[in-house]
Amino acid sequence: MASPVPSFDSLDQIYDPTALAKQGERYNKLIEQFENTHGRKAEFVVRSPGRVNLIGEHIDYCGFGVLPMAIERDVIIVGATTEDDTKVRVANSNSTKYPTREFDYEGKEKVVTIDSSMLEWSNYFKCGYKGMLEKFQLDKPKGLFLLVDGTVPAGGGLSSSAAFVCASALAVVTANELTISKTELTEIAIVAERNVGVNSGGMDQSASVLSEKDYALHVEFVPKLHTSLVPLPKTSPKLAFIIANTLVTADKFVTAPRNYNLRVVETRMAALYLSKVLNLPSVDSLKEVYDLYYKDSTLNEVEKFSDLLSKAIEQFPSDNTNGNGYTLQEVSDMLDISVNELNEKYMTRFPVETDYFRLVQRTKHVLSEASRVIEFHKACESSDSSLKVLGDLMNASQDSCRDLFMCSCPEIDQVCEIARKNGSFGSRLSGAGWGGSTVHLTTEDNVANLISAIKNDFYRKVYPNITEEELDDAIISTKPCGGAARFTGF
Ligand code: NG1
Repeated sequence: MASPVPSFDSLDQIYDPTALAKQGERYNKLIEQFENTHGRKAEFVVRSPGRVNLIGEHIDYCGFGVLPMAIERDVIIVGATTEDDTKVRVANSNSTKYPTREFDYEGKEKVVTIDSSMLEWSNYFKCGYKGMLEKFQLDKPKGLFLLVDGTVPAGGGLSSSAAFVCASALAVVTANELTISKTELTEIAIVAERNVGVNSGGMDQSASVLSEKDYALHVEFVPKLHTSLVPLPKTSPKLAFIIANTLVTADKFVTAPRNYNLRVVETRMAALYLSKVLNLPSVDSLKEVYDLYYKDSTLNEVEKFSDLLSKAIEQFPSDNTNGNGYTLQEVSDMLDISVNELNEKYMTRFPVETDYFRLVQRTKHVLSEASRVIEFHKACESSDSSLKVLGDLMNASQDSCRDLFMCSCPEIDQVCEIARKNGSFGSRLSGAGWGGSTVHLTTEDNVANLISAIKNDFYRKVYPNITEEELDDAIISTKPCGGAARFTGF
């Protein structure tokens, strides 16, 4: 039996002891704010966390496993229901930035319309709402009064969007007294979040729902969603992770045609090309290429990745752009698919903007990164693993993200460099990149030193007007936290 979404009646089942006082205050304040906003008693509270990805960037949508962990930063939704109507009134604790919205259920056929051409905060709620109502095919969902509070910085690479979508889906299930397993909730949230117009993978929603306190999570997607809890190595001194947000807002939605969605297209084109030249059935993801090509192989996983990488490099033709990538016409010739068909197949639902498609660089990144995830997982489970082994893998991942996948940015590079000079064993971007957060592996006894070095050498120089409060919010030390849950202790 798949495990159900848990309910906790005490905050210490969710948060680290050091955070309890602050969280207690936050929950109490929210319940009060809910009652003031909606003029009724709160009936339920749900939460779903953000995540930091330790390793495995931009490979979830290629079908390869990734290794994130949930963090304490989360989205909480306080709610109450009514049988009088089917309206949804969704307020935010930060009503200046996120004004209250109302919408109504449009009936079984439609459920609710999401205008993905607009950057609108309530769209993320609608994704969760739509996903759940479509799954359960309700005739008359309950009317909802909701208050949302998020501590995951938006556009910070810590999956604020997935935390919000997962919490929203869980709020709708809870309000309508439905039963759902953690895996179902994850799968629905993955599909639902695509309604906002980003062709996202499934890492964030998996980490947000399926994580357990004190463990990182190895998430695999093929042949079906599967997660394993990864214990973090017991080193002496103890290891610690620091997350530093570069404060460069990376809005995936706005830049998707040039960044995120383009990368998805490039990796798919590369997969189709490799399946063709390696005489495999035509497939759409590099993971399928890998699985088909090594169906009967006795090589271990890391050997397979290295073998496929060298085969792939041999197979790609040289481009006419000095290594900048292929033009659409070149891709069309390589795949033997007309430019019109390519547009139709890859660039209609999620449009892209580019002159060149960098299939070689993207393939190199994806295959080497997927291999690093396997090595990182093994190192976490080995009794003699060292911080250096884990750190080297994280550093190699950052180099590959910067040079081959081109999803870093100068601020990320700078923070990583400062961190490595100040006792970080491994430093890398986390999440989609192009801004957002970085993650650093260090020891518990070096946390204060590392945080202070990044504050002085990065934040105070790049953002001279930054306040102490903003600084404390931008850089945090974090521990692996549990996934989505209901909170009943109020
Ligand atoms: P962010 O932007 O950090 O939430 C995105 C995707 C992930 C994954 C990473 C890159 C969404 C919701 N998330 O993460 O699935 O592809 O980029 O590894 O689009």
